[in-house]
Parts: sequence; C-alpha cells; structure tokens
Amino acid sequence: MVKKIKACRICNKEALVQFLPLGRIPLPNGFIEHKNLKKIEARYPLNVALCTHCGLVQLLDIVDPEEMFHNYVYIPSTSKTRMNNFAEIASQARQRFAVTTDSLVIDIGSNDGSLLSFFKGHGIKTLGIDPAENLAKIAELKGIETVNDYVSARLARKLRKAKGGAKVITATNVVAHIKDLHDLLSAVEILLADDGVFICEFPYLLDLIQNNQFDTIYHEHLSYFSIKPLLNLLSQVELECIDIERTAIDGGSLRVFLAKKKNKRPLNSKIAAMQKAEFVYGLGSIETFNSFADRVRKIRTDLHTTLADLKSKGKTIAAYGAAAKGNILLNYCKIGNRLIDFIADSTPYKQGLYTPGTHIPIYPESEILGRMPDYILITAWNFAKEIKDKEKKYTAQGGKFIIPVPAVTIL
Ligand code: JHZ
Repeated sequence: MVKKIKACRICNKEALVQFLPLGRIPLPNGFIEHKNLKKIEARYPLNVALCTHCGLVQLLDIVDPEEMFHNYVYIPSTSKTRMNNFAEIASQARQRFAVTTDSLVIDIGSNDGSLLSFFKGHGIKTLGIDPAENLAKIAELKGIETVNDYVSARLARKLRKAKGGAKVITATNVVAHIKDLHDLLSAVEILLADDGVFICEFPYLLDLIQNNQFDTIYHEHLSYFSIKPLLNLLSQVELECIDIERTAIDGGSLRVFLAKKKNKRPLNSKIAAMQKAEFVYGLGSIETFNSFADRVRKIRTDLHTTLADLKSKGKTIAAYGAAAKGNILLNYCKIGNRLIDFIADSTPYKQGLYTPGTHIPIYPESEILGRMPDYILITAWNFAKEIKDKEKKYTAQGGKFIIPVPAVTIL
C-alpha cells in the first residue's frame, strides 16, 4: 500500500516541489529467493521533493511500514566502521551525560541490539525498541531487552510507567524512517528523564546533495534533514538542540543532541553557522536541487556506459555490498545481472538471495578471491575504505574498484 503526500510533514504547508523522479523501484531490502525469481515484483514510486517553505526534503509516496520493517535483513554488525561509530556514540554519551549503572538507555530502532551492547557492556540498563520481529529476537538472545513495536507516544506512556525515565535515548538512522515526526518527539519527551538527552544521527542533506549521494534516497527514508527544517520541527515541541556535530558515517551525517526545553541549556552557536553555510550553498533554492538531479542523471549514463564498455571488452564485473542504497543505484541505472555477475556481502541473511529488481546473486565475501572479477563496483560506497582495506589481496592480484559517487571513478 502506498500513500501520496500533499503537505510537508513538518510545517504542513502544501509547498512540495518534486525535483528527482527516480521511477518505480522494488523495495531496496526486498531481496528475493531463487524460487520466486519468476514472480512479478511489486514496484513502488520513488519521487523526492523539497518543501519550499521549511526546507525539508521528503518522499512524496509512503509505503506501508509493515511491508518494509516487519522482517528486516539489514544488520549493522557487518561493518567495523559502523560498529566503531556506535562505540563512539556510547562512550560520548557515558562521559558527557554522566550515564551510570543506575541510568536507563533506550535505543529507538535498536535492530539486533548492536548499539545498546556498548552500554550493556558497562553494566548500564538498556531497552531496545524495534518493529522487526526477526531482529528483536536476535537482540533478546544477546541479552538486550527489546520491545518489538514501532515507537509512538502511546507506547512511550506504557514504557515510562514500567521503566522510569531514560538518561539517554539514541536513534541512529531511524528518524528518516518515521512518518509522524511530531509523535516521535512526543514519545521522546515522555521517555526522557528531566535531565536526559536524545541523541539522533542521520545522513546530512548538505553532504547528500554536494556529493551526489542520490542512492541514499529510498522508500525507507521519508525525510532528508538540514538545519532549517530541524529547527522548524523543534519550534513545535518541548525539545531543543543543545549540540550538533557533523560525523563522517554514511557519507556525512548529523549527530544531534536534544534536551527538554525547561532545562534552559544554551543553544550551541554552531547551529547558526551551519544554517548560514546551508543558505550560502543554496539549500533554500529549488535550482540547487534541479542541478543535483542533472548530476544524478549524468552518473546514471556514465555508470551504465562504463560497465557496458568493460563488459563488451570481455571483462568480468562484481559488486560489493548488497546495501539498500546499492539496490537503488542498480535499479535506477538499469544495471542488472547481464553486467554484474554477483554481489559480495557478509550479511548471512542476504547470502543466497538475489537483489530486488536486478536479480543479481549474493555471495559471501570469500567469492571475491575465489572468482577474481576484473572489476568490483563498490555499491556500499560509504564503506569504500573498509572494503578496500579488507580486499588488499584482490588489488594486489590486479583487481580494480569502481566508485559510483560523487562521480563514476575507476580506482
Ligand atoms: P549499509 C541500511 O542501508 C538500512 P544500507 C537503513 N535504512 C539505513 O538507514 C542505513 O543502513 C544506515 C555489506 N558489507 O550499511 C553489509 C559487506 O558485505 O551501507 C551491508 O549489506 N562487507 C537502516 O543497506 C552493506 O554492505 C563489508 O566489509 O544502504 C552495507 O550497507 C562492509 C563494510 C559492508 O546500509
């Protein structure tokens, strides 16, 4: 089921201007079993717009969350870079906000409990909230108590009564997945202790646009934040931004620290400077987004041409990382199993399956050296360094990597 959006989900104005129609694409985590390859796949519109009033970039079509999140194949523990980022968030939270063994830490969108394990390891009380039944079970097996549900103010009231207030609430790469942002922040207000802090991290729109990271745009990500819409949203609730950091994860993200307004913590001066930089770059103007869309179309042509040329010369090509973003890249650029022989991925739940829309088989990473393709397209480009470091033997034997963004490059 898909719902069309007319008004902005933050400011409620009918000021949405579409700038990048990516077409109808299967859900990016909808990997397929071999026996289902001949079945017709559901495709969903992927159109993105700018709210010319508050600046929130957002999808115009919303897929039913149950179709996307009930059973989820993505787990963060497949990347050292991501786990290091989680470790950093946990240690920052413990040191900066005086989290002790008496404190409660809640993670929204807790997946398999990976982030919370860095708190649990220090004897801190933890609670995960995640709608994916399969992942909540895995987290529980690791000893991370997990409520298998979508976060909401209603659920928050129940949990607050049962568990008390949280000193820290985290939400990494999950704010973009949630349709009702006001309800999310109400839930946070209810769950936070009066001196508590909400730490959320998500890809930063400025990095996404500057570096042509269009494949981060997919059905699961409903919102793409910059500072202006964030401040607009906060002006409507009882939370305020006490600090903000730019982090390198996922091609450039924002780590935002929110606290209850009644605490009267000083607003960080960084925020004004960042908002100014966004304005100077042109994030307030639709022309900026239209030229981004032109650059995206160029990447599509360049990538298809590069791979087709190599193939016509008899070269073999694989991809690395059956990431959700990779599936958007492959579908949008019309790169299927005629060009790419296989995708290497370390996620056990993805191996043996095929990519949605493009039907490329997913094999374990060991197949890289086993099959020695001439070229590897790094579809998980956000982890290019980690992948290149891991596959030094491949390059030593003459293998070459291709990076799709910010511009198609053969390394
Ligand atoms: P990765 C997911 O997006 C989904 P995806 C979600 N919607 C989100 O917002 C982001 O995460 C944060 C593999 N890999 O993290 C593992 C290797 O095989 O970029 C993953 O399948 N070997 C919640 O799917 C994929 O690549 C490696 O050495 O776009 C990376 O997926 C490394 C480093 C990764 O997220």
